[in-house]
Amino acid sequence: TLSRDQLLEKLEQQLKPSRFEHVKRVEQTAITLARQYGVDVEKASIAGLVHDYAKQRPDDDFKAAIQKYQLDADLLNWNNAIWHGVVGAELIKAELKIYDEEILDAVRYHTTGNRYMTTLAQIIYMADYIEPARDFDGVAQARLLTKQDLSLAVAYQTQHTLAYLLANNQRIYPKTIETYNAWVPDSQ
Ligand code: DGI
Ligand code: FE
Ligand code: FE
Ligand code: FE
Repeated sequence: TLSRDQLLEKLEQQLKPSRFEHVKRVEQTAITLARQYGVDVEKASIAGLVHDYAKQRPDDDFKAAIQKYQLDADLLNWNNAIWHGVVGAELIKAELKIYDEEILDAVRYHTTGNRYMTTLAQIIYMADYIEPARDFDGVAQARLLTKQDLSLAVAYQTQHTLAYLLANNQRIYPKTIETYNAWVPDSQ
């Protein structure tokens, strides 16, 4: 298995500098949350570092991986935003030799969330959203909620991301809706 330094070297090769800085901030944010929520700090570090490993790969790499690993063919109708997590996890397994399914699931679900998420997956989902360089309306509230109640924070992000996608005429990936229905408490 690769050391953290070896992992950083691979990531620096794959990512442009701004993305490399982002994954290091996500790692640090995830480590802090792991300590707070009693999650394995090393897993949080690795998952934070690798979550966007595939972000800069050409579309053809994802299409090839969808075939090779026999992933859901509907994925072919989507794009990098969706692929870099769920398909990226397979590239991480093959190329970085990370086999821990909890880490891989945290990567798979970091963009869309999932009906079921371990505490580690919730941490990576939130760390990506609130890392120190993130700046958007609602980020202060997201940071506060993440400290106070992780599952309410997951609901908050999911609701705001869905609203943002709808307002911008973007297609909604089915898993994003699944996450919304599972995590956003209905007020009836
Ligand atoms: O990779 P990052 O930029 O750090 O962040 P991310 O992986 O959380 O999000 C990547 C993009 O994915 C972001 O611009 C929002 C977009 N996204 C999330 N859910 C959906 C989506 N895009 C579409 N079209 N549909 C979705 O359901
Ligand atoms: Fe991402
Ligand atoms: Fe995110
Ligand atoms: Fe990210």
